[in-house]
Amino acid sequence: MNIKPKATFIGKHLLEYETLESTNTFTQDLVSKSNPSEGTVVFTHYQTAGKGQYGRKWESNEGQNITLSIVLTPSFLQIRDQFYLNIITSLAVANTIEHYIKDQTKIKWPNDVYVGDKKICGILIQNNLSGNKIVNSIIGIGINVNQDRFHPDLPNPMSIKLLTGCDQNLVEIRETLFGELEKVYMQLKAEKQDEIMQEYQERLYRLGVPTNFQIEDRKVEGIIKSINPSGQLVIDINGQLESFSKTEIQYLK
Ligand code: BT5
Repeated sequence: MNIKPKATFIGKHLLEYETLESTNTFTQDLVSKSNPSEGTVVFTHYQTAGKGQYGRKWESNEGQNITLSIVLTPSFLQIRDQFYLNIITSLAVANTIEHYIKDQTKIKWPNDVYVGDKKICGILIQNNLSGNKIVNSIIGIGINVNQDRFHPDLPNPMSIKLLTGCDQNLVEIRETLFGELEKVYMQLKAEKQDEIMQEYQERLYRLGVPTNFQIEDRKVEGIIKSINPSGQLVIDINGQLESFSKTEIQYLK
């Protein structure tokens, strides 16, 4: 079993609530009204309106999972490199989950964490920008931990409990997550982008495997090759390398 790194500033200031609409919405409000220290965490046992991307929803039963938001102030990062926040967060979550399961985790670009073909974690990052700087970043993380039944409408949910058969201690997993995120965040701060990117690419879901994609109005089969320095997905389509940003491409079954 790998050693779990300990956090020094992430989670030092922890706000815990029984119920919130969404930890991201709450934290967004918090940063607009006050100046919380870097590493402040907002955790809740239940979200009444958990958010996914583009208006989608995140569903999580009361008291069974991790739903939290973390405030980071990555002023060292250029706006064009903000996708690195998605990269380090998904790596940290993937590493965290692997402390508790036997299976391997994969990262579905840009930042879903998968086990096999199933989604065990979703990440929603909201960056507040001013001029050419990132003022702060709200890192929202939902990890399915002890939930073993999901709404039938969810396409492919997975949880640590479904993989191990056991309930896990949420506080312990939360601490592990803070340590793992702080570790890779400090690597980013130390400009270790190459190492981070290598680790990320090694974990890419469906790397090197023929995969179907929807690209605007065309359906294509392609092979994921890498992530380019702008954070785009590079795919081999009929022998040609093409790069796509998040809004331009969707995975198909
Ligand atoms: C995400 O969006 O996956 C980002 C989810 C972020 C949730 C955290 S919880 C703490 C913080 N506060 C918030 O309000 N949000 C963040 P997206 O890639 O758009 O995926 C959303 C889709 O995932 C939904 O449309 C469902 O299909 C599916 N989904 C919803 N809940 C799920 C769950 N618990 N497990 C697996 N899939 C789920």
